[in-house]
Amino acid sequence: MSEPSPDNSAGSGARIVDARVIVTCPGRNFVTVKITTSDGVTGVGDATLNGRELAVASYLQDHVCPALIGRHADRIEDIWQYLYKGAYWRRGPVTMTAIAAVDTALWDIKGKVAGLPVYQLLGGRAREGVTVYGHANGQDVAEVLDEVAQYLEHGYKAVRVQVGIPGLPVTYGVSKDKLFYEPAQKGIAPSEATWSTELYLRHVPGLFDAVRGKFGFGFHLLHDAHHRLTPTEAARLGKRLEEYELFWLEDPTPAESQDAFRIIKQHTTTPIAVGEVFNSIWDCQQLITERLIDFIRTTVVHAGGITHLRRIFNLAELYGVRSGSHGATDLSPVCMAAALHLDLSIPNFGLQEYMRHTAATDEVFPHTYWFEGGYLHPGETPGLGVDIDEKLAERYPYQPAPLPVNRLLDGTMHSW
Ligand code: CS2
Ligand code: MG
Repeated sequence: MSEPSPDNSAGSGARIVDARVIVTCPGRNFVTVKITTSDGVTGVGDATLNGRELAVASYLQDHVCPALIGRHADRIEDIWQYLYKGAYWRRGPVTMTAIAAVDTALWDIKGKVAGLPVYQLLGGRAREGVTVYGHANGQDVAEVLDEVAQYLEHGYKAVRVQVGIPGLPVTYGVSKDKLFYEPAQKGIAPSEATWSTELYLRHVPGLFDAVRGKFGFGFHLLHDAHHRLTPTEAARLGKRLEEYELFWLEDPTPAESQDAFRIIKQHTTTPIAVGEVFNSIWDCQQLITERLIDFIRTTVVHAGGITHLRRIFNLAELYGVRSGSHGATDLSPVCMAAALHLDLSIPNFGLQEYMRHTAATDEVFPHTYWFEGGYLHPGETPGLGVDIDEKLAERYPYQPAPLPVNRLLDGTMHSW
């Protein structure tokens, strides 16, 4: 490969001298980009795409990192445009996760050079802390109720509930783990789940009746339908759950067809949240500008980084749509740290998902953010306040772990 031409354009500041991809698996796989400047300042970005980690690692190693060497690290927007427009083959989860990782690392560097936490570069605090939600899940309603009680005792102001469906061996969001959730299973072939919308729609309203009946309405209650309903089924469920005043019903139907959400909105006032699988503003432009959703769940790691996610949230603000970023265990602490700086600074913040990481993961990714009274705080360290312990990361080699696939009871493939 010919040497990339250094960026000879005028520009202040240090140049990028190293850009590395670190793949590690402290219990689950994470991909991280680490960029170093000629001043010796480093920055990190999350590049983890659950089940497709090596695709992003290769995109970065083979096509992105070599082209970064010699570029001015302070030119974040220019590098974003260089990687986006320069790819020709635009958008998509792999490309936008790779761009996100570089973008996040450059914001980390800019904060360190400025001696400020990144939220200060984004306009400063717009709130005292970032309200987060946890996941109460259980095989049956009684188990979920126990979990909800624990989250409320922990001080959470928002709780997502997911329950096993009688007649189905497994279902989304119900796992043996409690504080964290890992759907990808080690091995080459994906595990296979089975699904019945009929059994689900018959059972799940009882869950909300039990939760509100036991704990009342003094906290935000959420649920994730995980892309499994048709728009009409989603409208029916939303209408059925109105009396339980959900904060949001998430991913009610696959969102490739943005105008399908008109059907849901025509029938129910249950707020709708969508976006964790989106990777660009164009994936949600109609959903936002036609107010077909109430919360946009795009994330730093999968939607082009801080630079692009801020654009999405700025568009959303014009239409009264609030943020609700994805924050699952399979997004690394680097993504969580970056998300908190954005969450703290935007005017239309809604809620931040917070699935904790295991102790092994937290050791590999030392970070300053902390949980207190239902809020996360990013801390005051210059940059993002997170790093990767490369020596420790080396001890955990990559392990193939695909996400499950899902079939209806008659064997038809269905969204997982
Ligand atoms: C879920 C995720 O957290 C959520 O809202 O949709 O757990 C999702 O299933 C995983 O991130 C997929 O890797
Ligand atoms: Mg979800």
